[in-house]
Amino acid sequence: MAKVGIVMGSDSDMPVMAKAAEILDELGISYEMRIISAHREPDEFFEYAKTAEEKGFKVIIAGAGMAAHLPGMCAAIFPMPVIGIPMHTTSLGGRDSLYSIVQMPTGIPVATVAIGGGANAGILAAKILSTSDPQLLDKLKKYTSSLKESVIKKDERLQEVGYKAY
Ligand code: RP5
Repeated sequence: MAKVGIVMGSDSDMPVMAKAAEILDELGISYEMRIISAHREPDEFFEYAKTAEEKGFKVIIAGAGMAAHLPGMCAAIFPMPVIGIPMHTTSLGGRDSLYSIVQMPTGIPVATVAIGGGANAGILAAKILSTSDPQLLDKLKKYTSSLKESVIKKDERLQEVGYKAY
């Protein structure tokens, strides 16, 4: 059974949502990925959200743009954590998506990552799952160490070749 539901409002969201999936792949976390529009197919959306718990999801990552109601409506129905990813938009730069997702009423939170923050959504989902999975926690610690190592290597190269040749 998939532990994470990844859902997006349109296939135009895929480049961002793929970053969440890549992180889950890297950490060996099972997920189901769907394109479901809360606005264009409300009945399909409600079926998805209402059956998410019985499908075994522990977290849902929901991404949407513009009047982005998908994450908030997932949170209204699904009882476990929902992570929202606001999509960048050409008209309002993604502020429309961000405000739609982050400004939830008391009692129905959506953990909102940055505009286009697909990778962080994947990492946050993994961190939530790691609270009851010591092996996953270990993988996350290694992942964090690898970030540190990559910065150290970049600085070593800068010291070696100087900024002009970097
Ligand atoms: C939202 O509308 C989707 O999440 C997408 O970000 C945005 C635009 O959708 P398309 O017109 O590209 O299908 O529902």
